[in-house]
Amino acid sequence: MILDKKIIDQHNNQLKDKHKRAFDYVSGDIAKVDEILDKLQKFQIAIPSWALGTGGTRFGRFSGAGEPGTLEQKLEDVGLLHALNKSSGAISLHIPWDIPSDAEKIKALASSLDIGFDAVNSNTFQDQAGQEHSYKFGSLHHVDPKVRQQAVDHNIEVINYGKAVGSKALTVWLADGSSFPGQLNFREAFQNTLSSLQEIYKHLPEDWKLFVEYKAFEPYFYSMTIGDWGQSLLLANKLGPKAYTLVDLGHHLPNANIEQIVSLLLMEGKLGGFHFNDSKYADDDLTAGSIKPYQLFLIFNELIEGMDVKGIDHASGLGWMIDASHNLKDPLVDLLQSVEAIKIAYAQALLVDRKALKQAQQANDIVKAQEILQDAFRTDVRPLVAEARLRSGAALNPVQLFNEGNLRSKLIEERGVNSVATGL
Ligand code: LRH
Ligand code: MN
Ligand code: MN
Repeated sequence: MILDKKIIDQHNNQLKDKHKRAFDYVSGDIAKVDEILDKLQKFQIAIPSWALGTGGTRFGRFSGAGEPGTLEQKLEDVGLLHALNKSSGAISLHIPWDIPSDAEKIKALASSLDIGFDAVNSNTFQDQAGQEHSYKFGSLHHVDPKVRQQAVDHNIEVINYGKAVGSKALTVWLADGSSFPGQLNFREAFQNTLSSLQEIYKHLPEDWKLFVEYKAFEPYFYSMTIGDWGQSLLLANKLGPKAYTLVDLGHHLPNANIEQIVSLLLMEGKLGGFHFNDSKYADDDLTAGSIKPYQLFLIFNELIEGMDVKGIDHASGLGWMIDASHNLKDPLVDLLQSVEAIKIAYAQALLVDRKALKQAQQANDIVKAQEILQDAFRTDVRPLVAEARLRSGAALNPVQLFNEGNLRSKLIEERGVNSVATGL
């Protein structure tokens, strides 16, 4: 580990007086501040293995240096993030990019870094070397049963890799769709997808979940076979109690009311989890909270409202994950910023005066309702999130410490300039 606990302590020592002033100022007006801090400390957000390297667009990719070239190095990167913020305690593997060939060794390394394994992801959107059938025209929805079977078998293989490392969920995101009217019979494509997923579901261990991720468009531009939450929920309902809908914030048509989708999925007990990111136009995969922080806050507001007294923590069973692509910034710094933004939105939503909001809603007092929400949203909760980190033994300012501690240079020293991560 390139980051010593002593360096974190030194960093915290330098910032502690300024932090204390800010924390005392904001916490003075908050009832039950310890309860909020406890929730913030418990809240963990998984890191996808494919976001640790530089992403690209279809026009090009500008690699960073010192990227993790092996699964072990990917785990080390997540371990580094977790040491910095104590909120990134899990990694999500994507097969075949991250095959754990020696699962016991990988598990031991993960536990030495205090990280677990979140959902495993299958990949039927790319053809792999030596693969018998092509996914050019889809996978689980394909017109040819042999292609469907190959994709089903891959998902079963992914479950097995997940079992070996201790994952408890499989996320299926399909690139299946069509780009031209007439290319597909929608109903047959849907039925094929359902029966393929039913096959996969049969192989799901008792204590596992199946997350069905939807996406409105791309890579196909006329229809996607699991294109929205309605299609995903339909599949999840037909599959059974272990199947859930997964919401990726970037996978909607512009201006979709994602917080409303979240509230209804939660009501139906079918919200499986999140892929957090942000976007201006489409599936931009930008840093969470960088474009629409109010939307992120409103989503957390619905989550807290729906889960009510239960409160949100990992034990509630939702899968929280980032799914972003880092084309310009250092991926590790970008991930620290995303985790921070998510925790800020969560902290703000915890401040909403729910009783007063309910009363305002009952009285059709729109002005009051807006005041209540925006009062919480406009509170500077950064000292609360920092205090939660401090109490967990992490850094008061992870991004600052990453930069001042020259952590990327240390990684480059270890791995070289040309090490490239597998992923998108
Ligand atoms: C698709 C997607 C999906 C993941 C990832 C690799 O847009 O966001 O959630 O599998 O790309
Ligand atoms: Mn996603
Ligand atoms: Mn996406």
